[in-house]
Amino acid sequence: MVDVARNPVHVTVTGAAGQVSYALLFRIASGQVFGPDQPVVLRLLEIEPAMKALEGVAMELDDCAFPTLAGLVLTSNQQEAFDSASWALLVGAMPRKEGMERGDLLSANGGLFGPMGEAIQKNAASDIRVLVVGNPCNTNALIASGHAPDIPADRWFAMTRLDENRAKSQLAKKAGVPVAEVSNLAIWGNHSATQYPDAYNARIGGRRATDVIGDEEWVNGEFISAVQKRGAAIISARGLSSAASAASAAIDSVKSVLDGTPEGDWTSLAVISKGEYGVPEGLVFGYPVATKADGTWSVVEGVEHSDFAREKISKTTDELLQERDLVKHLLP
Ligand code: NAX
Repeated sequence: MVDVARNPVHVTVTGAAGQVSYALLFRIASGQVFGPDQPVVLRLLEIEPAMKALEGVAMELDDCAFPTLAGLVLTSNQQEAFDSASWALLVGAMPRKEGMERGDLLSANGGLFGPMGEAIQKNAASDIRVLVVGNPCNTNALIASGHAPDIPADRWFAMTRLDENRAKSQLAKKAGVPVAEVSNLAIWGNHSATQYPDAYNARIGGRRATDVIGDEEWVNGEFISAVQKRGAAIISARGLSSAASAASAAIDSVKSVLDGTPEGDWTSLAVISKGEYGVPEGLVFGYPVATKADGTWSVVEGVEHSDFAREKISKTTDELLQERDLVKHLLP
């Protein structure tokens, strides 16, 4: 039962009237993320033209009468949105439409994230953690964190968990086992078509996934390509980009940071690289990350890669370097 005497946790969600948020807000408000006894204040940021739609979302949140929802702030003002926030889920951005190139997205979205970083640094609570979902999420996180130098680097995450979940589901289907049996699945690099979903270090029922599947051609070809192109496949089938699965992955990401990963397992998160696995320092790079319930985490060391994997990781690293180059003017 909700403990009304407890201080509420303030959670900012940007792009709150969008389709990912529509699948996300109700789950946060219901207590699924921060627990059934923890009151939550949702601070919802939108651009002015979407404020009316946001009011509709707020009415629906009210109509759920969630005991854990202690307050709602609807605003188009960034300073107000990030005030006292312990978590900021940066979902708001322009979604990729069919035929749109990554470069177009970069220029459209890059400019939004610098001011957001500044507003977070100025207004958020001292325990702020930020998860960037809005694409291109790695480079948006790079820009936002660059504009918030006083916030420790280990508080910034970009979302690769949807790719991990997609990859786990593909492996489980191929092996004919429940998805819960798949562990240790890391997404390396960029949340884009160059990402490297690593089946070689993944486990199915504790055994090497590749031994269980026994089909190297599928692992190196169809599997990787299905995960890399899943976002595009959903756009082509639904006419809209992934929403419910993206919201679910955002919740998984936050819960992994709050609750810790099981011993011996890890989760996929893009974090600010300290140079692990030869990746240039400072890039926001997808790694296997082990988290602890006290909020600390580390990039898992000692994961071995074949030449094949190294080549894939090098390709996604190059793409992130190119993206960084393209947004140079937006970095401090
Ligand atoms: P929608 O277009 O439905 O919603 C985006 C919302 O953001 C809109 O309501 C818009 O008004 C708002 N917005 C735009 N600029 C803003 C700003 N400066 N401040 C506050 N709000 C702003 O997109 P949706 O489908 O919800 O997708 C949101 C983002 O998530 C997109 O960038 C999309 O590419 C990204 N995705 C990322 C994923 C990941 O795995 N990292 C998975 C899926 C998802 O598509």
